[in-house]
Amino acid sequence: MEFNERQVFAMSQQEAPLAPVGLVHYPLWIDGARVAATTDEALTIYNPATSTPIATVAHASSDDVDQAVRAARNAFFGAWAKVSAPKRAKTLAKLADLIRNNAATLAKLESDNTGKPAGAAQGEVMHAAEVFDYYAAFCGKVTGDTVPTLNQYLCYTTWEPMGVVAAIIPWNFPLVMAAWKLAPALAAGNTVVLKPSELTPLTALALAELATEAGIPAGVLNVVNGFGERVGDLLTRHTGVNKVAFTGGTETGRAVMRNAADGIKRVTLELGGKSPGIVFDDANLDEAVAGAIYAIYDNAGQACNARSRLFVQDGIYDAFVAAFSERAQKLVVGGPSEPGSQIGALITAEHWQRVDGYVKLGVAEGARVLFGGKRPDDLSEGHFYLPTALVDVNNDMRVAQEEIFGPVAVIMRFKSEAEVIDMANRSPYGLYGTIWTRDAGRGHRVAAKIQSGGLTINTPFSSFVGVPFGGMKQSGFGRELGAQTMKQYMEEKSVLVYTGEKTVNPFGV
Ligand code: TXE
Repeated sequence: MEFNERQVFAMSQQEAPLAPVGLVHYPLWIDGARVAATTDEALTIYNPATSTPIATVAHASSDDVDQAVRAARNAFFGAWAKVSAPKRAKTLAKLADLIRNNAATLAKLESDNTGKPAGAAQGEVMHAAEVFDYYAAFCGKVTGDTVPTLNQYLCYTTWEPMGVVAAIIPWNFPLVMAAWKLAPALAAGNTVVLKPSELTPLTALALAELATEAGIPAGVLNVVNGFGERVGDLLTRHTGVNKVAFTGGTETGRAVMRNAADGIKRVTLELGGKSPGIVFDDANLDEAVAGAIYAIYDNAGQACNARSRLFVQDGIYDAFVAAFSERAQKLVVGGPSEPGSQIGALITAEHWQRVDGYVKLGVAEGARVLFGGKRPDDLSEGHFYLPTALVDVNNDMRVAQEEIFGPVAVIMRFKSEAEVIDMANRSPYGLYGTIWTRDAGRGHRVAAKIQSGGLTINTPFSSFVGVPFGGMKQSGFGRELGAQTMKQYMEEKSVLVYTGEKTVNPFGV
């Protein structure tokens, strides 16, 4: 299937008479079909690079959420349970192919909806396809054990899907986050109700249509749009949901955990971060500068694993800061259509204000803006913010401790290995970290002592299919992208079979 905006538009005009004229309207996706919401409410979706509305989506009501969960439950016990594991694998691999075949359309939807550069969106679409391929290979491959511990008993374990998964995802990498959750959840045999961010629902809806084309039965994947406080809240409380897989802010993660507690739902949380980038004196300066720039400014800093706290050792500090400043200011900031754009827009005007507020707070706390700290002079539209660095920062300042989630690096100086380990670990978060050194022993030694779910040494890249990704401390728990991720969507069952000849009659009655 090829998406064609005109087709969707024609369909939507019939289904959503209240949608503002000229805007594409997207309904919900429930039980394998486009479904109008039971309310007339619609959310307007904007292009952050131009601040203009580009679409509307139906806002799910409590009844709609109910209907989606019911559809997912029916499919879990019905159509999806009947699909053999090899067939499930083929279906997910087909979905990966369809994602690739529709890459241009998906990437355009994604960059229009997030304001990110076209090339970045294209790369993310290909990564999403790869994630489906990777987990397709796990269908039917999660096997149990036989446990030879008891005489006269055959004991074995099996792994079963959990049931209905509520996948709640954020706006920074919409399609990728959907793939990280859907692929293992579906490969394990679960069904899903996906709630995209209210800001970026477009690729999730497109993905649901492609899933149907790939042969995934009706009800296996449902998409409900809406605000987190309403639709997300309903999903995390819903008695028909067995597991909540969440990516978002740490504060929201707490609310999700509290809601899930009532039903003892399984929960995995991928939350915020304030990850360190540590540059030792012996680092390759050129590589460390290039890598550190990418690690903080990619996706305009709106990444949970952004290495936003840079710790630079005394001996290399001046040279590093000079080169970092010179080279970061060469980054091309601009909208998806801007040729060569590397840094896109921030997601909303409110978020722009939040990021700018942090920079002002840093200055009030005693930091100095080394570069950036404002909107680019040549971009009057859209929510663009220049790559920014703050120096004269100490590790206790709020800008060094709180997640800014924008293109803002804070740079601090350190003397010794022990000191920087302590500084890096003084954070409520523990998601990622990067170490720049040519001393292999030091690299591994420091990696072992940093309290985070992942570390990279001499590379900014941190998310690869097959490599577990997730946090320690208040960055959450659970791992995505890895082989073990499958088990986070499954339950282990033990079966004990008595094989003895003598009757088992412990009461002797
Ligand atoms: O995220 P939210 P927001 C961090 C980042 C950012 C801050 C706030 O620091 O500035 O969080 O961003 C849904 N029950 N991250 O407000 O609210 C919501 O609709 C259930 C880091 O946009 O956490 C969306 O689908 N769900 C992060 C999803 O949660 C609820 C990525 C994430 O939104 C809900 C995003 C509720 N009560 C932000 N309230 C990362 N780890 O990459 C909201 N939601």
